[in-house]
Amino acid sequence: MDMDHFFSAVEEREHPELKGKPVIVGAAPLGGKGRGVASTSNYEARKFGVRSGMPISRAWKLCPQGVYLPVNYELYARVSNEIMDILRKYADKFEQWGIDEAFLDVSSRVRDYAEAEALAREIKKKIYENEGLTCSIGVSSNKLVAKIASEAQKPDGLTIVREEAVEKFLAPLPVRKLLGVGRKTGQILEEMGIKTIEDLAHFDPAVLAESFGVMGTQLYLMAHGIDRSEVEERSEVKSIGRDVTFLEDTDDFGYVLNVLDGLSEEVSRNVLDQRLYFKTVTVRVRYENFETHTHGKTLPFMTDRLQDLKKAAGELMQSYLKPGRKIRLVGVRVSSLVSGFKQKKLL
Ligand code: TTP
Ligand code: MG
Repeated sequence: MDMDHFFSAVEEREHPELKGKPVIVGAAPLGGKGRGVASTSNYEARKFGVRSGMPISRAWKLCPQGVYLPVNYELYARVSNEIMDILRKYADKFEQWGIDEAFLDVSSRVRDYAEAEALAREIKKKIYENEGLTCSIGVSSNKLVAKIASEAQKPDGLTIVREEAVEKFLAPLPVRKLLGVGRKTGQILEEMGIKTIEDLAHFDPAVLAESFGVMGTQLYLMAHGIDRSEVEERSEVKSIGRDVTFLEDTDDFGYVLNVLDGLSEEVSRNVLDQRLYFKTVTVRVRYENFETHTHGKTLPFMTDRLQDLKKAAGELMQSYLKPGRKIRLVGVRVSSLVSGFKQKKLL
């Protein structure tokens, strides 16, 4: 489940007079001179080319007639919590993913895809009735495909991808739809003549492994819609974390550390987005036999810096990198969080 244009949708709900107008939530535009970025925008503004993460000065050039609003994190976090409470009740296992997305494992609640579709409709209806907001849902047999399906028919979408239809569904999509394919990997793949997921699925996996190491094999498996990561409950509430299950267990520790750095970057973006500071860093590792360890440390200072996070996570991970012990999953988490806003108000 992924909420539609979340921040701006909440603003529209709070200010009905905005309906139908292009709305951009982010840094102040200051008549085109503003610094900072657009956090998101509604679909009317997207018609002008405005995108999340774009410099606000550029958004202003594309859409000077838009309504520009500052980011009200406290409000969106409150709405997000209400939505997550609704969703949790529908799932055997539940995993929040960022502020406006969640994975629901409903294996024991439905017998087939028809029942899964009915359940998804019920969830969309419930969120709309309780919150006045629309969301998009993807239904499939694993997290990778469900997430891509949730984006396929936004806004207010519902996309069902049955197991036998997975490869056909993925085939025409650009490779960057796959988790972990950023701009850099996307560019290298394009130079190899790989644009769509179908191109990737038909590529020689040996050549991919040669060019990308373990990640090449991951890419190949993902292109075939294979993902074996589990929907995982997050018990800690006051923390932000990310983890990844490798498609093949690995003892390529350089690769593991690279992935860990990537996860730290994602966590850091989340921390900065929410104007938070953290003091505790925890890493998690699961070996091929499912033995799972977590190891944390508390820094002597509050920080929001990516380099502090990467350094602590890398150090904590060292003791788990043992020759001959293949790793299935790694994760990083920050906790002991405080809000930069609140601290300022208190002073
Ligand atoms: P997304 O779900 O990526 O985007 P969205 O909900 O605005 O739009 P869509 O309908 O395509 O799902 O992100 C959720 C919220 O996170 C978004 O409303 C604002 C915030 N966000 C940022 O602050 N910066 C970013 O770069 C992105 C991508 C999102
Ligand atoms: Mg969204």
